[in-house]
Amino acid sequence: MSRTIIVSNRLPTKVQRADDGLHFQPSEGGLATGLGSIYRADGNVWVGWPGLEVTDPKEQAQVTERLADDSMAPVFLTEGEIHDYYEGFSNGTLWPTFHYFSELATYEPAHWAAYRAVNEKFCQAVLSQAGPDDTIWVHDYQLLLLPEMLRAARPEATIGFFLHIPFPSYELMRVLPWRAELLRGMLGADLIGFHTFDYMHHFLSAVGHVLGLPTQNGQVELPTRPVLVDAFPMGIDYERYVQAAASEAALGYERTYRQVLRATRVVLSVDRLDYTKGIAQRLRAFEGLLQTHPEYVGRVSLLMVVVPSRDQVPQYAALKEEIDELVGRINAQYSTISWDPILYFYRSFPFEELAAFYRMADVALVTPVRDGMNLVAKEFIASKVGSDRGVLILSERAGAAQELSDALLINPTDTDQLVAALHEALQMPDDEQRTRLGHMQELVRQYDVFAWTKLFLDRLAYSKIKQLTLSTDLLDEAVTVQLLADYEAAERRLLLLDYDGTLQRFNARPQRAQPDKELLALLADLGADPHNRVVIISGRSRAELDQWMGHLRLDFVAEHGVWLRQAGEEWHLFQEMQTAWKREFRPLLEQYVRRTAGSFIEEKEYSLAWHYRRADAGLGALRARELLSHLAFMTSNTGLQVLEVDKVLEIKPADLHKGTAVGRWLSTEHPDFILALGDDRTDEDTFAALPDTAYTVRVGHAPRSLARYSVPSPAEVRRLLRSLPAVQINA
Ligand code: GDG
Repeated sequence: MSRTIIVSNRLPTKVQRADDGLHFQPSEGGLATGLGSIYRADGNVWVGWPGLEVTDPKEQAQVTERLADDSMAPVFLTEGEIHDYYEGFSNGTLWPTFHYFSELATYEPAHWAAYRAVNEKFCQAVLSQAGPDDTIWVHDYQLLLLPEMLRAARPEATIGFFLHIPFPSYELMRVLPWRAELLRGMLGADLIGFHTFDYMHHFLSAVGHVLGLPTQNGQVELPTRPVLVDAFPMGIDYERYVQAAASEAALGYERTYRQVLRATRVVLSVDRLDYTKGIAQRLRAFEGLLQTHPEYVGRVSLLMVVVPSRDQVPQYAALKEEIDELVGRINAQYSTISWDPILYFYRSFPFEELAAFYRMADVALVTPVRDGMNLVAKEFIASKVGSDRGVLILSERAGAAQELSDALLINPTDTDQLVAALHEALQMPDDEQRTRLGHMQELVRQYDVFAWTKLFLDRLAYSKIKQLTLSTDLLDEAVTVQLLADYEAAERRLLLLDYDGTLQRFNARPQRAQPDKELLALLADLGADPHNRVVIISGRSRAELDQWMGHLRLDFVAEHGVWLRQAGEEWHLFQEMQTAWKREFRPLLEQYVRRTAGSFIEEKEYSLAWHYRRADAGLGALRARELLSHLAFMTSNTGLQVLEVDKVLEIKPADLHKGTAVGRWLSTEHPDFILALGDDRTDEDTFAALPDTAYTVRVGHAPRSLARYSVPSPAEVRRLLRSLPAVQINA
């Protein structure tokens, strides 16, 4: 039976050391709740760091045993690893970069090395748990490299990845020295999830820019498989907050606090100490409210909970100091004997007490400058069920703003707007509060954390099924054995080999993709076998093919079928063709070259091609779409066709393609073994022209290919060709 394995940096249990030994306390985080029913189910497991250093092997065994009882498996980290991987690379490099605080990021090669090593450690821990068919769901920015590491070890596994923090614009990503490795790491997954459409869009754009991979309709096309990318806004355990806010415990806390606060209205803010949370801006806005609206003095307080976090790190310590100072200054100026403007707590509260705060608050002030989602906003909404009153002020730069459009959305750096929003919230009529809350409650209830978990896992399963049904079968060992046997038994073999992307890897400069020594030797051997007819079928010009391979005993098809040449003979045209059209189209292509730096025209005898591989990825794709629609119009009823192949648009006569050219060999050679290899759209014409018995092999992943089999890359093509039984001299 296939199992599900959850992986995150921290386990959903806090292990703490006390005088009387180790203490295990389940954590109350939203993720732990949402995934509770998954990882606790039969055979499933959650892999992660238990949150403290355990070096003594006996103690490690004790922790492992205890956690296993609750379906968890620990990854033990040393103090050095915690420093370099967690505090260093995760929180000192990735966290600031992904939250648009690049200026705070550090770029330490030693931290990067530790990050890789710890991801590898997690990989080993997962592999010791996972079978080949298991589903693995990796969480968050500490483990960006893990999906690729797992994929290398378990090619067939179903791997999902979810990022809980924002994914920044490509401009931020490109600052990172390790951007390509990080993106490739994530692409090991079958499904990559983000909180919002914007993050997903930024990721796809980074993949296009940094890795040059094609992305389309929320999908990244890898040579071996597609990777699905989608938005899954995370929810909360709605019912838990509804019940907690109405619980006896919460009511008790509320009664106690009300005795002290009397009629003071409460504006609430809750967050972890972090420079992304906009805490100082919020304090200034509250001060602004008291200045511009003195009627609130003595009547409204800001209840501010800041949960201690990372305060050993200098940036965080400085932030803490700034907050302490601001709170001190504002309170010193405005406090009275019976009222403080700011009730500031630098600590965390038990769950029921937090629920009481949510319940009591007239306004929730959630103003991060960047936040992946922000669950506090949703928890406040859920806690208001039954009370009908409460206004949410929410930063437009929190992921939650994409869903909670009935909140008062603000730009956290616009203090005037924040002050105005606070005033509006405190004055909002009851029926408007009720309406807005009602809409948001419905949404938060429906898209809760259980729905989120189910949606992600269903989508992950779907992505795998889609891959399997759309992709051609991999040319595996069993098929290869059969292929080799058929090859050996055959008298008249026809080998149809595409060049670029099949025999040779792509090069940004097409002229530089000439055959290397190894390839020339391989082709020479294949051509020398008297039972073989080896045809190089390419889109390239005959001059290039001649120059590179003309001396070998090979047949050639050049310019996608325009020119043919049999070994030892001259080139001849497949049929007579017009070229007058080139004069008409060339100026248009030249215009696109002028408008698109890095692009260029390749003129062949019977076709014109516009290459944009070296242009900026985004601009190139945009111009290509523009040119394509222009050409579609110009070529209608002309007998010309536009081919769109891997960053090239080529205009050529419509009735000529690789398939028609191949027909010549089929009719004259009557082969009893056919092997055809190709990597793009133009090779599909070859595959289509061949009988069902032919071994047709597509290089790279391609949904809906006509080929019977696929291999991942030119390297495997060469391996296959090398394994063909050697030339039978004297045969
Ligand atoms: C990431 C992303 C994304 C806070 N104070 C107390 C307390 N809390 C609880 C809240 C809430 C949680 O902590 C904070 O949730 P956030 O969503 O604000 O942020 P993180 O979980 O730190 O981080 C974030 C999230 O992942 C999920 O994907 O939303 O954007 O940064 O649940 O209630 N809980 C208790 N006492 C407190 O004093 N008991």
